[in-house]
Amino acid sequence: MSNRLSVTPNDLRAFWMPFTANRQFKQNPRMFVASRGMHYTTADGREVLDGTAGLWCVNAGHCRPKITEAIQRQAAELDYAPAFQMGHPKAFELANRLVDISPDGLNHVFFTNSGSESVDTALKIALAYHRVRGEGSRFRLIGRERGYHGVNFGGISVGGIVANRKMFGTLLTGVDHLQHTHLPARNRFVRGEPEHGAELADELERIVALHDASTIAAVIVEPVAGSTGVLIPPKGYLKRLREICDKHGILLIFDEVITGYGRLGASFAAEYFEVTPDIITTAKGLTNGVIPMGAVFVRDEIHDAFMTGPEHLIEFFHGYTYSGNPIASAAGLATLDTYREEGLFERATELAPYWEDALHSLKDARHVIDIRNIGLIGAVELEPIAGHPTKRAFSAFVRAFEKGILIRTTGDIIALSPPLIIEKPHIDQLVATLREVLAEVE
Ligand code: PXG
Repeated sequence: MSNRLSVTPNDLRAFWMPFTANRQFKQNPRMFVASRGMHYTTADGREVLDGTAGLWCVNAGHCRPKITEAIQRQAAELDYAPAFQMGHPKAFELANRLVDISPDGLNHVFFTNSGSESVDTALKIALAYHRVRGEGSRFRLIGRERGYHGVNFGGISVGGIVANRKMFGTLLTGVDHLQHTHLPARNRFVRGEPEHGAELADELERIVALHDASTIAAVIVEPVAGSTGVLIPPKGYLKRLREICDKHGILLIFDEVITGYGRLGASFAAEYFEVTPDIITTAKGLTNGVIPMGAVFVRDEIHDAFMTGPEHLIEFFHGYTYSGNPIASAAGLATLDTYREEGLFERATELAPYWEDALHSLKDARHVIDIRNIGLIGAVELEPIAGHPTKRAFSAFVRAFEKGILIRTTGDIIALSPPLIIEKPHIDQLVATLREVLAEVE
């Protein structure tokens, strides 16, 4: 006990915060104590408009009664059931409801607890799938520069965000990366999908030629790259990736942790872009961010390839204590009900043009060098302060919070992804406040 910190109730030292400038935060903490609908309430009683749906997850808005009540009811009725060799009805019901909204052919769901776990699960399914069908030589995984696939070892290996990789040793072996799709010289201030860059998918042919298709298991990409600062796929790029994967027997994985559940106005980006992958990874909006849960959607042929051998044997040696947890399942069901009953995906589609116009009105705002948007996602890229990358955007983030809006920044890019219940006056407020913030920051 002698080395314990002396702790007062509000001592901030013990909690090592994730992806946070801990020392900066603890000198001047930004605390939320309540939330409702489009708003957070801060510890000092201010209302802050949520421009980011928490971290891209609270798609139905905050503290929705149906979801809250479902969680309360479930916690009192069946709190936990073993996830291995036992079941409970709500996990099956949720899987069925998810398959109802998933692209054709992706009719099986593996539950996880986060996006990172969904990604590592998908990579393992891809490797094991080739192995169970006698093509174990397909061990390579192909990601993309600037990709974000969570923070577990599989995800950072295929990911392409340097800061998330460089401290952690050799990562997975047998990984290669496609080039990212950001072409600022050719695509700037583009509304929606950029015209230029579909040919970047052809780089997969180069990688296949180098390693031989017989060694490649899967390609994983975010349909819209989120964390790196919103990179929207050039027109035709995803279709081309699909064609090249098909040609060479390579599985295509879409990481839809942020694009899933209505962010683009469709259930999934696969539907929006009309390109069907073999595996889809999701989390976040699945439970409206309220309870940790992820879901990996798998094509029938992949699932079925595992269903061989003696029936008493486990087919896939993978899973989590909390896969399909009852309370998470109840939250997922209530979330899907809320999306459907309120038509929130359609609402995102209807609002997207207004969102686009509002964002692009910032073209002449101070420091702005690019604006990108799709569905209810937006990015405003700032000119970095020479010699101090990320400083300007971080100042903008802090100033925006002080002025009553929550934004996200990554590098010198401001990313926006509001709850799908956002109203036009909220969009106006976000944009007007951002303009003021940009005028004020160094
Ligand atoms: N894949 C993608 C595409 C993601 O965006 C993950 C996997 C990992 O999910 P978990 O649940 O393990 O965090 C993500 C997460 C941001 C931001 O502001 C993005 C994420 C998480 C936190 C912040 O860009 N994406």
